[in-house]
Amino acid sequence: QPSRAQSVAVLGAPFSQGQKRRGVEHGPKVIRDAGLIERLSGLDYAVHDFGDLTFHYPEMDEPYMNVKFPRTVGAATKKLSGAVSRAVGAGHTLVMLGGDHSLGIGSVAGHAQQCPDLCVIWVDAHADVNTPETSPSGNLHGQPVAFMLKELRDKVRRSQVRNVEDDSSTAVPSQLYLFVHVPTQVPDLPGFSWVKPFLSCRDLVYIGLRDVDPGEYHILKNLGIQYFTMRDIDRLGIQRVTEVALDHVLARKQRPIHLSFDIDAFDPSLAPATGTPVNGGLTYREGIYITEEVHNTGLLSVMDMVEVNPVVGSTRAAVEATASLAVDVIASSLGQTREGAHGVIDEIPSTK
Ligand code: 6HN
Ligand code: MN
Ligand code: MN
Ligand code: MN
Repeated sequence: QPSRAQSVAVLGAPFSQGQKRRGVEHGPKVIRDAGLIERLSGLDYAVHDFGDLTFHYPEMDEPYMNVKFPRTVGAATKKLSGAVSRAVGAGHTLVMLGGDHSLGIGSVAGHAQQCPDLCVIWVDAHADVNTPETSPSGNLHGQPVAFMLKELRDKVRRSQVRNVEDDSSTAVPSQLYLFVHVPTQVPDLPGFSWVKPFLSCRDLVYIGLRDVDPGEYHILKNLGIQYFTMRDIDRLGIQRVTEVALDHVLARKQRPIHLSFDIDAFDPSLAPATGTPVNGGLTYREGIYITEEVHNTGLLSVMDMVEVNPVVGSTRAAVEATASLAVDVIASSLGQTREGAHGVIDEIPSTK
């Protein structure tokens, strides 16, 4: 038997205020209805279903700058972070079912409380790294990564270091440090005082990007964040992309993995029931290959499955296909293989 975590916990987070479309709060239900618990039990785990969190909603939640529902999202993610931290602390490998991707703030923060040296693999059509200032929509599900990154919370960042030693045309000190205020900093948002940035850029990698906003592109490039777009997958193939992505976060040391999987990473033909679909996404085999490789590291500690929205799916079949895909991705992340079970048998049974 390959060594694997003995115990998997499942936690639902029926929450949708990180974006404007209703329905994504039913994600946990449709993913469970697609047979998640049975599938995980079939992989020989002790499965603990922690049920769904209940969130309470502030009566008033006026936008702050352009940002919608800051106090609601702040309170929900705070609650989620506590639950995730307790589950990881109790020794479970945790599967968090969203809900929208703003939940990632709480899920990764709670995980980091227990595992400060974790790394994050963000599989998504989107980079979700807008700041409240760069966000074109004001939706917090497009911003979770920004709240995690230490590099976006420094008030002043040394954005350029010019060495002008050999430049005789300027009468400046040999080292000129240019301190520039970058407009892409994360301000303090009402409801978010509990969030302290905990992740460094080099502990993060993206796979599947194909819809990146201008401010996000600036951040990705400026901070030197490693990411693989769908074009990279076209050029290099999913094997190479996954290898380099895992190497990026694991080469320096083996550490717990947080896999944050947005179902909209898949092509909309496979995952139609989601709020912000983008054409040209992952194939079924590409998505499963990524998660098989994550499992093979033996380091998966927490995974999110987010943005499954049964109200967006045009037909019942479309919703069921999306939910069933979500179950396949989770099962594959936890060791379901395409080459059969690895159970030990002494000999091929004879038919007598
Ligand atoms: N998601 N970049 C867009 C925004 O509103 O910031 C879309 C974000 C989508 C977020 O799918 O988790
Ligand atoms: Mn996302
Ligand atoms: Mn997305
Ligand atoms: Mn966009």
